[in-house]
Amino acid sequence: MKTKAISSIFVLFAIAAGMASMAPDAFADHAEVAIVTVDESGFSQTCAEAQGGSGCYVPVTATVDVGGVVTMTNTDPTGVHTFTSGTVDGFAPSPDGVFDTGVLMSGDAFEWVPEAAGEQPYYCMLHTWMIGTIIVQEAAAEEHADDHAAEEAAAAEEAAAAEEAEHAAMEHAEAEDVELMVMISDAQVMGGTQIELEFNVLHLNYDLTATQNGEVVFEEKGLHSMELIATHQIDALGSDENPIDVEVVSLGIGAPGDEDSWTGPVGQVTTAKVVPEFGTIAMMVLAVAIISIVAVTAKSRVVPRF
Ligand SMILES: [Cu+2]
Repeated sequence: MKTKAISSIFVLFAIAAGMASMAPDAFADHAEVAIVTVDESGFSQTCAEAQGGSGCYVPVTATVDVGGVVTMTNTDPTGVHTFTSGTVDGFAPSPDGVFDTGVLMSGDAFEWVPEAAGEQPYYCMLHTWMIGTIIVQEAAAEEHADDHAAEEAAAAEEAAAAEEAEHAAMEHAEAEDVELMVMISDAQVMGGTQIELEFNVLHLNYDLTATQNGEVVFEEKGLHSMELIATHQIDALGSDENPIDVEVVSLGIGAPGDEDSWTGPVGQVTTAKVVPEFGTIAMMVLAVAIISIVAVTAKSRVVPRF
């Protein structure tokens, strides 16, 4: 635990130092800000302020000038995250379309140049307990004292804004109508396969079926997950020739047994092929593939498969 905390501080320092060395002297204090993700924030909610933590993004409240650059980096070596502008009400995310990093693999970064002053909330669409705020303030007057520097800054800003707009155009269309996402990952445990499901909502009711060679090797109906993560042990091992096909069918969101009050998409299916050679890294790629397919097809309610 201690070593983890220290290593994240080092990462922070490294990023801060890197940013500082790039900043022209004429820039005011908040021309640039770097926000990172807390280690293992996707697996545990202990970082969340609501749970008494100090926030799952660092800093959890960041300040930047209008026209400044916010660099959002997923520094969590254990998972994928997003920085998605908007709010989360209970379990229901409401993206506001101002920015969306899309799914960031560990080490990936995204830049956002705010155009208007105000408070901009954001969250992780994969882990809705991860929330943060960016305070955008009018640029300090001293920034404009040096004309040359201001010109340079304006040019850099324009380039960054153009790049950002390009990103935004690509990512918003995909991410907006997402209501339910299920990530499937797997590990070889005790001669079998452990399937981990990661949801973006709490209290999902679902059916889980796994087949191998056309034979059902695992089938449980009416499962309920109180948490965002559920694990299931399957008594079979996948291989290249005989992969295990895992299928998750949503029955609705709500308390178990109280089906009349369940909400959310029903029948939305996420599937994954499990072969044991998939290590942790391949598993993440798999997860990203699932997310992007779900995101793209969410509007038309097409069943995502691959
Ligand atoms: Cu996350």
